[in-house]
Amino acid sequence: EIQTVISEINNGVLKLTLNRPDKLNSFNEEMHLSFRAEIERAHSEKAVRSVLLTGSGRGFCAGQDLGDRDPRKGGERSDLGHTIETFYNPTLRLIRSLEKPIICAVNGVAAGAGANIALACDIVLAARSAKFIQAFSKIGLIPDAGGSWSLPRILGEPRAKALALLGEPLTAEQAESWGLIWKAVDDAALPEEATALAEKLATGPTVGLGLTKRLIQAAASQDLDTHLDMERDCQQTAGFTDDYAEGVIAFLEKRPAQFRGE
Ligand code: T3D
Repeated sequence: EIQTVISEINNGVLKLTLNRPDKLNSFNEEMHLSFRAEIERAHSEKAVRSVLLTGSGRGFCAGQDLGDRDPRKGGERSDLGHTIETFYNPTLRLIRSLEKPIICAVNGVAAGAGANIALACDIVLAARSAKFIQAFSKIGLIPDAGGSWSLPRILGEPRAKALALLGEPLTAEQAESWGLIWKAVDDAALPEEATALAEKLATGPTVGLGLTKRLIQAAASQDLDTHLDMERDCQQTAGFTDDYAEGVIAFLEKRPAQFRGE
């Protein structure tokens, strides 16, 4: 039986590899359930201090497996509202609410929900040969997995609309220059760079990093006064962590801090 998501923990990093390479790692039900279970594990396991998401083979993820949506196979038409509610939305919420950094290494094409799952991660590195495709319009759908929310926020309406309405590929370098991702890197360097980044974050002050993520995500939807109150509360929490005490002591002792994630 093949594992649709390969999962391993090394040096505090939960590495998740989407693994249906023959189908460009598109999501069938089994992969949906495994992926969600792994992100839940990232929430609950203390040993996990960062997550690294990537794909096996030449693609990152081509979104929903359309073989499972073949209208010629008969029966009722699929209720996509139901599948979104059951599979994509819970996963998106789990990625955004994870109070640990999640890095995405986009090793090849990221299409449909595959593109938007990548873009929901905190830091996105992409192989220079990778492409991002809002493929939905090609089959009559709307950008899901949070895409119709994140694209206009990140890119503004003009670029978001052109990408979504046309469904044309965006290169990794263009994605970087538009600020849609953190960095395009040489294909051969991607695994090593992404792992190094995930491992570095896994040795960080996990509580503070998680609160930082929470604050930055909240910024777009609240006013400054509300946000300043939230910063106060988060700083209060961070200030009570052992990692903050260690950070200050290490600074004063002129040595690198040894954070334990609590
Ligand atoms: O249904 C719901 O629950 C609602 C939620 C929807 C979310 C969505 O993601 S909708 C969007 C679904 N995705 C797409 O529309 C993308 C479909 N794929 C493509 O357009 C192309 O494959 C790519 C542009 C991504 C890559 O093109 P290329 O030329 O590099 O590769 P290819 O030859 O098209 O694909 C390689 C194989 O993967 C091929 O199989 P074969 O012919 O070798 O047996 C192809 O059929 C398969 N594959 C790629 N994407 C999918 C797929 N099989 C099933 N579903 C896919 N999405």
